[in-house]
Amino acid sequence: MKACPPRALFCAFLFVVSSLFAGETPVAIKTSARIGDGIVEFVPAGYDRLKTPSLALVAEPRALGEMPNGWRVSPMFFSGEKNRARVAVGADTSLYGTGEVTGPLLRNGKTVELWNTDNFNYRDAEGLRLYQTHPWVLGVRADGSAFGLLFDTTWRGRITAAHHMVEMESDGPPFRVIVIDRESPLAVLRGLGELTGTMPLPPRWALGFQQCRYSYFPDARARQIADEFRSRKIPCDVIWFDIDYMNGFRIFTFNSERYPHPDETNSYLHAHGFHSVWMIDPGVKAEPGYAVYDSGERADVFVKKPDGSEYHGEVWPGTCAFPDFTRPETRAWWGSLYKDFVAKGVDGVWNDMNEPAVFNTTLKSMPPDNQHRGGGDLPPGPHAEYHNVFGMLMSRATREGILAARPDKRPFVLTRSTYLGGQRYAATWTGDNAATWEYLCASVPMSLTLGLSGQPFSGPDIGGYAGKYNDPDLFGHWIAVGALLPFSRAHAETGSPNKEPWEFGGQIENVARTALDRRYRLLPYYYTLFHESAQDGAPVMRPVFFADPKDPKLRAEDRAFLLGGDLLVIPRWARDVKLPAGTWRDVALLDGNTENDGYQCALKIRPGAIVPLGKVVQNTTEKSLDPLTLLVSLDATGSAAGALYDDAGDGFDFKKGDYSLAHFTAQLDGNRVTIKLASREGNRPPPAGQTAVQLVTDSGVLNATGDISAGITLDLSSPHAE
Ligand code: MIG
Repeated sequence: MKACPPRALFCAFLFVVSSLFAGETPVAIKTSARIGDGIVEFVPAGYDRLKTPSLALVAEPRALGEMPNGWRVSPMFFSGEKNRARVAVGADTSLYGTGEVTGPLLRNGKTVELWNTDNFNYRDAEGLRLYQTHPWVLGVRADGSAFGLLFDTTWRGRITAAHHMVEMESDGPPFRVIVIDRESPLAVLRGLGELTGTMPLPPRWALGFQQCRYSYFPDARARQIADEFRSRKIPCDVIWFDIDYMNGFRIFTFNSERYPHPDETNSYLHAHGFHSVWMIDPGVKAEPGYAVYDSGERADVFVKKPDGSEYHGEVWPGTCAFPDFTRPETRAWWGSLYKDFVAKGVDGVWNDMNEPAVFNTTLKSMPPDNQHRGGGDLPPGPHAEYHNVFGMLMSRATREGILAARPDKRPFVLTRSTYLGGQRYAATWTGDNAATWEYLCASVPMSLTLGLSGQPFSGPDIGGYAGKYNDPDLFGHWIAVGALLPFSRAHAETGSPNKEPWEFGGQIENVARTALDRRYRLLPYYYTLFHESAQDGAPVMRPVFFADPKDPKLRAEDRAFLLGGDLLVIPRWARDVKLPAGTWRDVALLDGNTENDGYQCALKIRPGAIVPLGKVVQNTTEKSLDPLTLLVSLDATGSAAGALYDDAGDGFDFKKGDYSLAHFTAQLDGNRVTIKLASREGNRPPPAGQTAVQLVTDSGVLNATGDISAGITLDLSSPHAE
């Protein structure tokens, strides 16, 4: 307590007094230890790892030493009817995180409920609980330094980000709190990456645009959709298959009329430069004679009721049993089901309904007293303990199964439900939104907040999932922003009007093409950002305040956003956005005037940045770095820097050195700017041949081409600015 500032003492006093009124007793801290660089673990008396297993952390923390002197952020623990941890925070601290939430980016004054819920249109509980749980808060102080609070419990709970404190209230046993305190929000997120792991580098095709709809059947319809993209020259990489491909919603089966030859459907897509993603839900139809159910019975994989009998609940296929993903044996069994499935040419898997959603219960999920058997690191426990990690463990088993079946390819899994650390196994989308302006605007802070909670790979259903009316203007604005989000997929519910980009008339079709051309032009930059995130947990999409965490004006900005550190995106509908200081120059990515269509987001480049661009391609199997373009904007000192990561786009050879990480610099000297390859890593040669440079200046864009390894020089005094 040596360096404890008076305000913290005062808050501690208030907590103790208020807890007395609430019938709580303060709980002593049993141990506190430094477990990483700027990371301290606080363990309350009464904490039992076997009752509060950690699923967020990649490894059990190891004490490296004592809590550092002058440590500023410490929880106080209380017990009573509930277990609580409270952390005093300064009044000028901005709070973020808590995962998948509706509402603003800035979370001060907000509460979330940690109980994964199939929440159509976010209507239940006023949207306070959605499909995922992230017991994690990021705090940013006035001086731009930051801290993170990881409440290491899977049990149902609530997090309140109040004005002077953060409180985690748990319905479960005592839990530990891990605090990261570092110099910046980005450094704290890297700490979160150290604790909870990072997203594995996805296959490059998963960064392309993806087209989905609940009701793409029969197979001819899927082929027709794919053909439309190609003939209309609208870039697209993935066609998605929702539950209607299955035989009576039985997972791992194919409807013999709608999809008699799924392997041929996949081959067709592959031949046209597409990949395919197919849905798998957790509910297994409880029907003797159905191979998946029979083998599950034999292997004894299903969740049990308290009396030891198999739990059954109603979902799409009718009465279903649910795999107990806490068991290593169940995960191995589940994984093995993917062998034949991916052998049909399935490229990626979409895990839906894994809160788990159950139709015929008041809680819309399985009863909290159902029993999970655990195994390995996980103790047996009731569903109440494991509910919030059901989706995460399912997506883990899915990823592991696909990887075992196809060890030379990077798995791609999309999951609806997950938990803090779930980025290790799957990307995510924000569930069942609706085709209204409100949901479009909400989609930006939602993905930003997921990024601040460890999950870099997310996005909404572009165009809105629910809604019977097709507003062309809304779709135009939605695709303009959605094309720039980390996960970019259009989706719509069955029974809604068709929502493919060409269904809204010629003008909006052009808007969609332009938006997607921009995404594909940016692919080398996205891939570099995804690589960075896979390395250290940095979010791909970042709040504007990351550009200057000391600037209080930027703290609540959640309409504009950053891609990595170097590009600022301002949706066309966002008025009076708060922008970072310095000359962030406007950039155009495409020739001519196509981007001035009244829909595309404004794009600005950071002063001092070099952003790598490719050429517009129709899908990621085409070569986009031919040529490589470097978009350059000098800072006030006349310099700039940037990087380009590239590899085979799939497989794991990059781990053995088969990649190229090129660092570029630009330097002004007199009237001349020289852009060069400053350094390189990896066994793959950096992009060779002619590189195009576009130097963005206050008076226009200067263009040059040349051999980047020899250096490319532009003369600012010559009058070729455009
Ligand atoms: O109860 O598979 O959020 O994306 O299209 C609905 C059908 C089940 C919910 C998902 C949605 C998907 C739909 N699913």
